[in-house]
Amino acid sequence: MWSSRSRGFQLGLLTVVSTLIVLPLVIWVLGPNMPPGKAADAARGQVTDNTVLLVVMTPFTMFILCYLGYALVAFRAKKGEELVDGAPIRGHMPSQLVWLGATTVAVLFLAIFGSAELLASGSGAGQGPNPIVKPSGNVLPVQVIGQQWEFTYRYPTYGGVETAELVLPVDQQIEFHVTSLDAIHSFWAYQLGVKADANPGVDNVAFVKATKTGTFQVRCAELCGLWHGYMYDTGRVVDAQQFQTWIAQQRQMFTPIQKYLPPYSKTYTPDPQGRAG
Ligand SMILES: [Cu+2]
Repeated sequence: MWSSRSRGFQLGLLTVVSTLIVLPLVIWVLGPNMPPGKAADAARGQVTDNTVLLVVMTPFTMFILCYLGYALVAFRAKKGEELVDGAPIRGHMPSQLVWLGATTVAVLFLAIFGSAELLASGSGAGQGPNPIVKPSGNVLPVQVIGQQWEFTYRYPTYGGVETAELVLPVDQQIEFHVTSLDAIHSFWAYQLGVKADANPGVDNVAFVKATKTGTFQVRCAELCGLWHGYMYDTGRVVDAQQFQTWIAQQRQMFTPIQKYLPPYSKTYTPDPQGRAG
């Protein structure tokens, strides 16, 4: 019969060994394949954050799995043996201290790490009208307007042209200005790692730099009414030259209707009569 002390030692050893085996797989195999991928700087940051969360979780998960496996094997009653309870763990100071210590360290580390990450990049989320962190250098502002049930986009540096498609130049720092004309929506550009609330009367700023050309999915991530589920489209990241060609075409195409649009503004107040809404 094992003493509870040697059982604790065996369980600890199992946890440490299995953690050492699983940890490299988490860091080098599972981690790099975590969502949302590596198509933008914000997305890459989220892959790193997700990997760190997994790494912190790993020893705890391994402990729970080892405990389950150990209990199934070690505490199984033999045939004909009387079923008796083991020694109670309640009041067992060493295991209480280890558990309290380990979970406290994990939670404090995550709180500090999370705050540092937010301060460093905003992590692709909308930071409100006055972002705490602004990227340096030249930014391209792009406005995202949510309304039931589609997103449209305005480019203030290109005459405030409004488009139905979101096209971004690659390797260019983008400054999204996300707002809404009616209900609350949320602009979620999955592969870019951007998810920013679109609220009426609010200019919500989110930064991102797409680092790969290709397409990305845009979805509304806030239940906004009957056709919320259909509020999606596909954006494109293109090279600088293609972007210039595209935006010139858009400006030409939209010239005849441009006069019906309100001038570019950080937020819009829809006309109750519906004229400017
Ligand atoms: Cu919506």
